Amino acid sequence: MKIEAITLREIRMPLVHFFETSFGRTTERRILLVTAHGDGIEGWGECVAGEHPFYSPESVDTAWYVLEKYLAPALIGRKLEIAADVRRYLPGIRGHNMAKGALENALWDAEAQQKNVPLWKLLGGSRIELPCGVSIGIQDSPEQLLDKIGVELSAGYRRIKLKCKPGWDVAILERVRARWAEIMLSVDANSAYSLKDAEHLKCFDRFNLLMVEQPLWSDDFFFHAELQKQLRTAICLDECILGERQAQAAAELGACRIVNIKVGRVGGFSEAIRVHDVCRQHGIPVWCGGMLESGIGRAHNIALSTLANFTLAGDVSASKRYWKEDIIEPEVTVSASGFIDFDPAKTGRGYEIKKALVEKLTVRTEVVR
Ligand code: SMG
Ligand code: MG
Repeated sequence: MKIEAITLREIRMPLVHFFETSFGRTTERRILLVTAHGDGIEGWGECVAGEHPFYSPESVDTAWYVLEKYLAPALIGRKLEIAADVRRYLPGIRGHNMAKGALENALWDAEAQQKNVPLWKLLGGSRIELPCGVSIGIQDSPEQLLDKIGVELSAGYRRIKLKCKPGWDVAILERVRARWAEIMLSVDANSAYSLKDAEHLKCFDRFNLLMVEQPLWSDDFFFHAELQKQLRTAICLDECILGERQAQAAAELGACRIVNIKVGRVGGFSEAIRVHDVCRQHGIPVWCGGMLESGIGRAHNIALSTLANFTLAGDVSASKRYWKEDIIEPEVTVSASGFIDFDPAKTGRGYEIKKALVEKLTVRTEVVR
């Protein structure tokens, strides 16, 4: 594809229900979308950076800046044989993986359309039965949380993940397990604890959890390895796995037994595939994380989840959990038995973009050419 122009666009989408983690509450998403134009094709990518630099150092505004000033200009006029070549042309910018990922994924999206193949096949996927989990944020009360879990279980979700933090953990898990002793359950701390909390974290072992996600610092492997030795519950790393090298380090240190892959956090599909592969070599199962994406990011997460080592249910849940109306057609839906309704025969990302709706939601646009 010869890249003629790259459009950056920010859309605003209110969430149907607030989403709260140990670092704060989100009620409305600001989402940066990237469109790569060339050869009469439009490839779309979604930047998963948040509104604030809380989950990671990136935010919508830092990603916009890096894309507009550095990444997009470096690609204009370039001819790429395959999307995976993009890194060759990007200037040597440290970090900013989510900005890089949005751009690279737009090119994969374009490549799948151009080759008329499904994106999941282009990525090397093989699994088409995609078990679906759901992430439930911190609520205003334990009762509200129990109600929400009930709703999601009736919807069919196969794994419930609860956000936790000091003060919203053991007592909550007691209530949940008293009601549902057998469900597949995990927790995600988003780095809310330190190694001083090791004794407290050991209490989590009572609840037969599938995993505890990123209990300690967002950049740490060493202390997670210390903690993993003390816990029966598997640690899953999220925030600190920024690429293949970190995944390998975590595996070799014994810092985790499970890895959450988010394509934006690792800087795009090529690196996500490498993380997947290195985890597989170390016998570490992976699953696809979520970043409150709109349909574009969601479609890309589905495609990624078809890779062989994505054996655990991901956080890629139905559009309607987040949005009154998603920006893709059809919306992402989940079957009553908790699998993503996914049509493996569709080419490209497999979901059309509702352009008129995207236009309506847009608050700023910049075309780099
Ligand atoms: O997209 O369903 C989703 C959200 C899943 O819990 C989720 N993501 O650390 O894994 C994680 C969090 C990060 C969200 S930050 C708002
Ligand atoms: Mg997480």
